[in-house]
Amino acid sequence: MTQTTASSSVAEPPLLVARQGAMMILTLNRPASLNSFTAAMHGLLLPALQAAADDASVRAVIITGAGRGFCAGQDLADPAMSGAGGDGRSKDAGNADVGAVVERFYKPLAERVRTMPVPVIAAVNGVAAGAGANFALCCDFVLAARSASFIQAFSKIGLIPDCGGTWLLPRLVGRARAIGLAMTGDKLPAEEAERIGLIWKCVDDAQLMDQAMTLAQRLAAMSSKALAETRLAIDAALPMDFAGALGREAEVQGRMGCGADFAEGVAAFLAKRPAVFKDR
Ligand code: T3D
Repeated sequence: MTQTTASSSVAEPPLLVARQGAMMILTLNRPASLNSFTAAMHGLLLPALQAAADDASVRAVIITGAGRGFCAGQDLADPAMSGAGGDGRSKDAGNADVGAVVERFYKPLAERVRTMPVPVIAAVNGVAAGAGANFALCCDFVLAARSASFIQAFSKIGLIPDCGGTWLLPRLVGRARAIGLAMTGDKLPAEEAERIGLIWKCVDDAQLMDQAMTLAQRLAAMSSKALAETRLAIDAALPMDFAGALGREAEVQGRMGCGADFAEGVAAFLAKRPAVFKDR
């Protein structure tokens, strides 16, 4: 058996996990290939998000990328991904089980992000392409560096948008732009992404992490339960008629009104002091 020394060949983990107060910061860490997703990265990312969901002391999550990219989507060279079980079926031969890859990795990832009990911020530091772009768009807030861009790269390799793209894009920017972005695969600069409502904000590159942390800190001090239920209510209302949405609001508000956070929020307001929310 060959032993490798720590100094010569210890591989960098494809995901870095850090804690700062109530915030968890996840950094996609394969900068040489623009943090494209490998099976190994997926193997760390979903459990890290699950750990954040399970840990009541985490009240906001930031996801960013190492180096000059955010995430270039699926690593198209990762042999472990050519069949979901790493069975070696070749993409070149046109027989890769891409559906199984999506089922195994991208579906649970998108679902996990969209149902987190705390807000998730994508701090998009560079190009976000393919599933990397849609992974960012799954997050509650997308803050992008001015030099960043978004690319629905799928059509260029003969695929359709995944990781939630077909659902997210028309809801964020309308059908015409969704079709345009998805069919052309054109690069959308961050400023333009903000202008058309695809993302929350575009900020100067040097300000990205400071602004993401400030936003995360602010959200962490709010009622996590109210924020998670707000996300759910807005998503649920999208396919409803007005009466349906009003009905659901009344039902959810009924539950929220019985919660400790509502009692604390009102008590703090009346006492003219900052609220201390604990529910999650
Ligand atoms: O099984 C399945 O496939 C199902 C899942 C599908 C989900 C998807 O995400 S499909 C979409 C996959 N992503 C792409 O098609 C994007 C491919 N990348 C690009 O088009 C370009 O790299 C970018 C437009 C994102 C950035 O361009 P640029 O010029 O800034 O950088 P670059 O030189 O192309 O890339 C830098 C390096 O990263 C380069 O490696 P090298 O030559 O320096 O050794 C490049 O090969 C590598 N890289 C970039 N994207 C990927 C990648 N390597 C593997 N997979 C990638 N997706």
